[in-house]
Amino acid sequence: PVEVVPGCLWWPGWFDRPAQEALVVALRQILTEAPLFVPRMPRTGKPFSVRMSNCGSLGWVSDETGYRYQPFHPESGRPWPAMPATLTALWAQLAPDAPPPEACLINWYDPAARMGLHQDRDEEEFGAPVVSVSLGDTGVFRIGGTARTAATRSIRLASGDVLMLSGPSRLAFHGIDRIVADSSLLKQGGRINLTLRRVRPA
Ligand code: MD3
Ligand code: FE
Repeated sequence: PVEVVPGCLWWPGWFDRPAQEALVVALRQILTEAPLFVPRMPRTGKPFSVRMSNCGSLGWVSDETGYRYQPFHPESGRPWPAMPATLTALWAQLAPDAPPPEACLINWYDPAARMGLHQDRDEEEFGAPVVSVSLGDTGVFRIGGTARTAATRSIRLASGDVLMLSGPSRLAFHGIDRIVADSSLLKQGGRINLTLRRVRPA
């Protein structure tokens, strides 16, 4: 792998095209059971440009009352669908010493969507890594340090790429500056990012 910043490992092309297609088939089924929702900023209620859903025992949600992990869909109240075996196997291979992932956040980017620079701090366990899988159009990903003002590096996350964040990068500021429409994986275009997470200490 390529070390982008300390603790941030990048495997370009981890999943080949047939494996990417199989993941999209599994995700389409998950999204029929747990449809994409529009998260909203705490307090202001401003909508995110990214739509989201989750699979696994816990899912990340955001609304006027705050950010949190919960075991059910915010609109249907139904439990999240199970995580595909491909993803639990990826986690077991990359993080054999970590307890199993509880949450898989599904981020869906339309061509104009972006995600501002932020830290992921809603988990109660920062010792475990976060593992991310990118599918569809390329995302211009930026990551810096644990201070918002630290220098940043940018990489292009393409379909099939895997990224693992651990150690010093786990609390690094990061975001998606823009989407590059360059992939034929999703017929209507767009980008999917999956993040596997351990939320609670084992
Ligand atoms: C660095 N997602 O869901 S994935 C997020 O492409 C998120 O959708 C982006 O940031 C996306 O919170 C980036 C790569 C990633 C995921 C989690 C991280 C980078 C990270 C957690 C800590 C530090
Ligand atoms: Fe994040």
